[in-house]
Amino acid sequence: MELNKICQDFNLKGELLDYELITSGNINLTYKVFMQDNGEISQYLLQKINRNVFNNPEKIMENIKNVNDYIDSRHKCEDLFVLHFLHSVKGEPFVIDEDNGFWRACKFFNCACYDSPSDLGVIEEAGRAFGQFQYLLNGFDAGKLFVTIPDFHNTEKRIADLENALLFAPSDKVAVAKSEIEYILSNKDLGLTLSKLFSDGKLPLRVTHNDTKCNNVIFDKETLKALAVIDLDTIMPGLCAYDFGDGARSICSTTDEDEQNLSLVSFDLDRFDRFSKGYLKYLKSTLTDLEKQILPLSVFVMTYELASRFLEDYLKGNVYFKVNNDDHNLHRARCQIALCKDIIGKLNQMENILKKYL
Ligand code: GN1
Ligand code: MG
Repeated sequence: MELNKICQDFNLKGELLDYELITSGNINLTYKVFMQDNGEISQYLLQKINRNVFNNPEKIMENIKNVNDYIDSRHKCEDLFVLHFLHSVKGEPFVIDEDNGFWRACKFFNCACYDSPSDLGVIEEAGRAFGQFQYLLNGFDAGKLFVTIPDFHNTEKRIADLENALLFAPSDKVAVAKSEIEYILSNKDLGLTLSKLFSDGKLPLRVTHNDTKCNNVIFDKETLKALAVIDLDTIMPGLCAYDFGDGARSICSTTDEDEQNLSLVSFDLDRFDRFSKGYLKYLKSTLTDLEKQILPLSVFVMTYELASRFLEDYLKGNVYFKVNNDDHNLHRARCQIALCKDIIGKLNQMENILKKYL
């Protein structure tokens, strides 16, 4: 079978005993494989990159290597280590299969990973990990990074993409999503705040992770300390607000991203307090006044942007995000819009919380 050949090409010792599909992650395909060698079992992760989303995966691997090397040279793995990928028999950090599938591999760590944690210690650690990661990359030459997805967090472009999708969308879908479409289009003023500040050159460009979902941090199962930030596929020049806003969006929400019972969806301020505390621990001293000022609003903007991306994908027939059913992206968009509405009402309280840590 295909996975067997990939394991051989990565020179994994032994025989492929078993494998599991890892279902978290909306883009790439990830397997955990169990290799048996002389009675001993070792575990690895194999990941097939979605070429529809990332059209130059070799460059992603180059970005990751450059960033990892930089972090390793600054910081000797005391409280945040970097995840290195294995090399193939050809000496490359990837394998290309016979169908041009692009694979990478790493050792599997027996660690914890959370989609929506409620433990406040875990939440503070997730914040600490993302903030420290960005802090460690201060000084890394952003010009060395290949832009894996241009305009990734350009909200203005994202809304233009939605408007474009509307021109071609089937009328029944447009009718079903009428109120969600209206919400996005009527909240552009607030939603495009970061885009405007960015195009006016008012915010510094930093090296950012750009996908600061809670499940992109791994934790020690016993101490619950964050060990590493993973999924560096979208590491690119960006705004601090992208990582803070998206992290808070994901980590402080009381539900999963596709919750259909919208009365359960809310933005939890105790979680926000601890996330902010962790996030700002290292970064606080490096932020400009305007960067600090826009942190609460950035949470709204990143939630609004993701709602729009889910909605666009629903209208286009689910061509980007992995889905479990035809309406999955619509449910995700509804959930993110419910979160947006809750966040708007809490911006003042968020600002007060942040004062403690800035
Ligand atoms: C995708 O692959 P994953 O699940 O880490 C997406 C993010 C979204 C996220 C929403 C490359 O991340 O931008 O915020 O889904 N990644 C890409 O769950 O589009
Ligand atoms: Mg991910």
